[in-house]
Amino acid sequence: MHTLTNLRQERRLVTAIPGPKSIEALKRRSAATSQGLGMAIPVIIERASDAILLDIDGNQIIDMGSGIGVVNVGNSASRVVDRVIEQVQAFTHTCFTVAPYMSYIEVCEKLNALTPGTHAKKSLLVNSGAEAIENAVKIARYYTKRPAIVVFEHSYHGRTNLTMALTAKNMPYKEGFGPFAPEIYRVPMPYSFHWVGNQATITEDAIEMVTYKIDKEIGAHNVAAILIEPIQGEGGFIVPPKGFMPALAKYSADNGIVFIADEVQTGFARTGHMFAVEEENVVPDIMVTAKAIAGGLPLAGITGRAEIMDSVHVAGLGGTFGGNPIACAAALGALETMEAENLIARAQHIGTILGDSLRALQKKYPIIGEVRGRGAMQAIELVEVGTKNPHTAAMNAVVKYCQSNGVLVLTAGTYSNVIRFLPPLVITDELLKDALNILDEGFASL
Ligand code: PLZ
Repeated sequence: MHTLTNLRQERRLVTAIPGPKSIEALKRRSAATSQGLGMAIPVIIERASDAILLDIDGNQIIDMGSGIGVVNVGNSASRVVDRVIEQVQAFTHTCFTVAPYMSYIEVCEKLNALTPGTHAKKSLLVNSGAEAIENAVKIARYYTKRPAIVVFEHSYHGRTNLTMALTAKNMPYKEGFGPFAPEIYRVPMPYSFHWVGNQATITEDAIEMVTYKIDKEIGAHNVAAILIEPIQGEGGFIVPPKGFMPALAKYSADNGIVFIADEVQTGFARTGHMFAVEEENVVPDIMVTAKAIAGGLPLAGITGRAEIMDSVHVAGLGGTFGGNPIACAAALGALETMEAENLIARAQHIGTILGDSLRALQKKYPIIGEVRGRGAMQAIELVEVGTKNPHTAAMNAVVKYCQSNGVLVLTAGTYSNVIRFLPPLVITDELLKDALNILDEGFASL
């Protein structure tokens, strides 16, 4: 049914970036859209397929960001497109809480089956990662009848009022947008690259600090939930040291606290597991998913223990568009693609190429202070040589070089000095290596 011819998976530059048509169109962007919106690459996109973006000047750009970890199955993946076309012709909307339909139920069945843990689970669908986090917090508070939410340094959970409060970094996410929601408590994150204490005991020391703060400053009996990203995304792909996540999960269970994993960026095969918590066999009480769930359509999920998810009174949860039928059809297509194309194994394969190449670059360019991440979610942190001082200017220069040469890479990090790589999991080895060569040239050009 899907009749569009796919773009050839190759980088091709026919103008400078941005080209003349994009420059003209971007004037209209400035005139019509709020300047509060950022822009990673100054081009206007006309089409995309798999890991290639085509701009209106005819340039083909390698996508190393997946629209921030969304198109894991590739842009306009055929199974997503086919199911969306079929659904949009059948019906566009009823509102699940007005008149239900099967695709919403099927997506929830899949989430309940795919997320870790053999206990009974139930799910709820909403529109965005932030809305899903809001709902997870609502449900955890309802279930526990406790107010406090514990979050971590360097965390990112969204841009709504509650999720801004949960997010760590002030600029650009929170500056001027307060006052923020109360009863949010931030605790230390074991960010090993910047940890001032003993690396050998980082897990034990961090757990000690976190549980001290909870026990002495909040009172564990006041805590509804501990909320954490299994690998911090916007914070700079910070991977917690081994043992940290399991210890947090255990502390939560021991204290009647709902343990919530924010898998919005790490989810759906990205890290070489279906979900990143699987690395250490952690079973969260609630898992929040979004981004890659529906191959590019807006959808997010909250999946949790049945007794927690069912504690809320009837009609206490909902929303007009949550679990829209077109987004649910796309999700079924995306989940089918992950399985059919074995994208978990693909993410591991990409991880080997990425990790090896980035570590080789680190040897060549000591400005790369650390390479970290897992699977197809890896990053490099740039520092002034011989120190751990952030080198934001170098990050900007390398990113600009990559863009000018047709490779879209994204940045991250509390210190604005991290380049992150989140390619679609269907990217070919050739395209990935081409992108990494351009990155190498970018460092050479500094
Ligand atoms: N939790 C872990 O990564 C979204 C933010 C982009 P929404 N990250 C990309 C930007 O600059 O706004 C994210 C995340 C984690 C929650 C969210 C929020 O998801 O779908 O953007 O609301």
